[in-house]
Amino acid sequence: MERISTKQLQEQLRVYFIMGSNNCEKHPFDVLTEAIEGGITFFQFREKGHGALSGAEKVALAKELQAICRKYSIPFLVNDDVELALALDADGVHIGQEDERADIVRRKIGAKILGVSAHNLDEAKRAIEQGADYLGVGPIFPTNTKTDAKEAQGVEVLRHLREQGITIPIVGIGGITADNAKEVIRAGADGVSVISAISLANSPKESAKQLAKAVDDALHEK
Ligand code: TZP
Ligand code: MG
Repeated sequence: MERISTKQLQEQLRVYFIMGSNNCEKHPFDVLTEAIEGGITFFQFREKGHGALSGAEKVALAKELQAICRKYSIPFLVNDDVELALALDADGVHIGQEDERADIVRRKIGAKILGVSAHNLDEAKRAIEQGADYLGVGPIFPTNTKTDAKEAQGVEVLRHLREQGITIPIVGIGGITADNAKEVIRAGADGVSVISAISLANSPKESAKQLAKAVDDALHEK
C-alpha cells in the first residue's frame, strides 16, 4: 500500500464528520447514515469524554460504524486508539499533541492515513516532519463540544500557516457550521471538520448537505 496522495486527501477532507456515542442524541448508526446521505466525505470515530464507551462496547460500535463507511466508500479513521485502528484495519488514525508521537504512530500504521492536531506553526512543522498526512487546526471558533479545548483562534491561524509555507491538507475544527464554513475554506483550509453541527442537528442529513454546499461553493471561488 502506498501513502495517499495530497490531491486525493484534499478531495476527501472537504466535509469531515467526527463523532462518538456521547455526541449524539439519536443512535450513532442512524446519525452517521444520515450524515453520509447528506454528503460527508470523511469520518473519524472519536469515542472519548464523559460517558464514552470502552472495551468490547467501544469495539462493537466502531465495527458497526466502520461497516457503514465501507458500504459508502467513506474513509474511516480512529481517534487516538492506534491499536483499535490496526485491529479493525481502519483507514487511518488521528492524534493530538498529548498523544503518542506522530513518528512513532507513523511507524506503527505504515501507509494508513495519519492526521495530527496542530495549534500553531511549530506544531504543524513537527507533525509534517514526523509523517502527518493532514493537519486538524483549531479551535477556529468557540466550541462547547471539547471541554478542554484551547481558546478559539479564528480563521487567521489558517491563513498564517499557508503564508508560512504549510502546503499539506488542512481541516479547520471547532464551532464550524454551514454559516461560517466558507470563511474557513477561504482562509486556506481544504475542508471543515465538525462534530455537533451534524451530530446534534435535528436532521444530520440536511446539516451535512448544507455544510457540503458551503464548502463546495467556497472551493469553487478559489
Ligand atoms: N478539537 C478542537 S475543537 C474540537 C475538537 C475535537 C471539538 C469540535 O466540535 P464542534 O462541535 O464541531 O465544535
Ligand atoms: Mg487525542
